[in-house]
Amino acid sequence: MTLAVTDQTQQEADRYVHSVYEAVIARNPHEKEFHQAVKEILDSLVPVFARHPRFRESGILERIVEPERVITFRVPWVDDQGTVQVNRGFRVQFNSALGPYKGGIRFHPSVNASIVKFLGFEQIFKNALTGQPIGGGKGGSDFDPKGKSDQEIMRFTQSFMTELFKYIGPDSDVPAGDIGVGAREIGYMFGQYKRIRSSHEAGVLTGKGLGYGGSLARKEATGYGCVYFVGEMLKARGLGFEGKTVVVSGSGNVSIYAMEKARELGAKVVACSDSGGYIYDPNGIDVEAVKQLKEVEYKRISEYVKRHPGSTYTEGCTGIWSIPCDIALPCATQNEIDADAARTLVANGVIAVGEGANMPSTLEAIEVFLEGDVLFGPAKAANAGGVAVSALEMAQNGMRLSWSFEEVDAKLHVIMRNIYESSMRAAEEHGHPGNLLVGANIAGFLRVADAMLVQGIV
Ligand code: NDP
Ligand code: 2IT
Repeated sequence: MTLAVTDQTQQEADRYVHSVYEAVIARNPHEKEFHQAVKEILDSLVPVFARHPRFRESGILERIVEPERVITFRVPWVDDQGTVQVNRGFRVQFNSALGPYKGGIRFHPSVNASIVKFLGFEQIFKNALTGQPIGGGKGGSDFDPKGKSDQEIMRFTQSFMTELFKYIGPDSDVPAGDIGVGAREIGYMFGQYKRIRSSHEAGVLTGKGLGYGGSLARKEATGYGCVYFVGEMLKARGLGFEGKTVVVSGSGNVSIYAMEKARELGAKVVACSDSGGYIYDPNGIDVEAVKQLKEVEYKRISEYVKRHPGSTYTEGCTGIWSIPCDIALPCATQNEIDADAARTLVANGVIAVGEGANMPSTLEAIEVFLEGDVLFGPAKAANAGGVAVSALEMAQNGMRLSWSFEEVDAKLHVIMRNIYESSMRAAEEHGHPGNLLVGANIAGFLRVADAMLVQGIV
């Protein structure tokens, strides 16, 4: 059902939402990624504020854009040469209306307050969309894992947790992985937390190894979930992955398992990348070889072409979007698709874009996709499978049992379908039929806002 609103109410809502956005910019100057994430969501919420004055009366918007807590800390460690190094650690505990703060930890030199706040803000709505009882948070450090020895990674990660442990716990804040943080780093973090706390609290971190409380299918969940979500978008147009050409950026956790599932469903994945450049393999990317390179050997993607005659390597990341494809899955990092890249994809006939990474398309690129009638799966819906299975990992830890791969994968599939359907429904009800960006933002927001409304002004 679409609720009617007058033009005047709509304009008033627009002015109000815009004034909150202006206040965010004034209060958080120079944080351009955070501004971008806030703008994307707030623009979608105008129809909500035009219809539901109660949210405005209780200051939901003013409260939701302000993190409940931002923690910044020093992370000193000693490198292999005996030199003292100092990095900066962050944890943003953004919103706990739905459950304990939940969200990954990123180790990358670009990490700063703006990056963790954009990620934490997105996480609130993504986690709400999963239907699981988890609030939104994010953390990380400007530590660069590239070129570091395993011992250095361990010493840094232990030092990071020696401070972070004060602020987390199975019922308060539950970190996981993100860029630069995979099974190895989660293992070191868990070991240090356990040592300091003298307590085996499995539910304090997710993405753990299978031997000590990890969930089957967590490693695969973000990539598989993204493909399931795009599958729902395609199905609505009577299409599927079978026979489609797919380009997937990145070659990390999300990318690898998106490629694996797309291939399993009959698509041909012809390209992937890392921060150095991209590979093109007209025979279809050998995903097992990428796993070996990235998960086992920690090598560059350029090595792939030495082992695969007929494939090519090109320096630089953005060129990957000039490869003609039916489906594009950006799975590397924020703002990796700008308006030019989006225009190239559209000109080459792309049918669907599924955002495996967080905020991989600029606001201008999203405009290009929507105007070009491309099926667009926004990040907070399309990549929610990872955190959804993290919540399932927490549930299994709480019950001290483990579900089979098939059980978790089936639950993931249902969750992704529900996210698709609830986003489509919210878009339709608020006057933007078929727009999954607006729909996901509204559906996620309404779940959090309803919970905030009944919990008082906190
Ligand atoms: P990984 O560290 O496993 O892989 C990241 C990949 O992206 C690598 O190939 C990396 O290349 C590339 N990359 C990273 N930074 C840049 C950059 N600045 N420019 C170009 N390429 C870059 O991370 P994940 O796969 O876990 O994360 C990928 C994206 O998915 C991120 O946006 C993350 O926030 C998001 N995400 C992750 C989830 C998860 O469960 N892990 C869940 C939901 C979203 P290189 O190795 O050269 O740095
Ligand atoms: O961006 C994300 O959703 C993640 N990095 C996963 C978070 C989690 O807690 O599993």
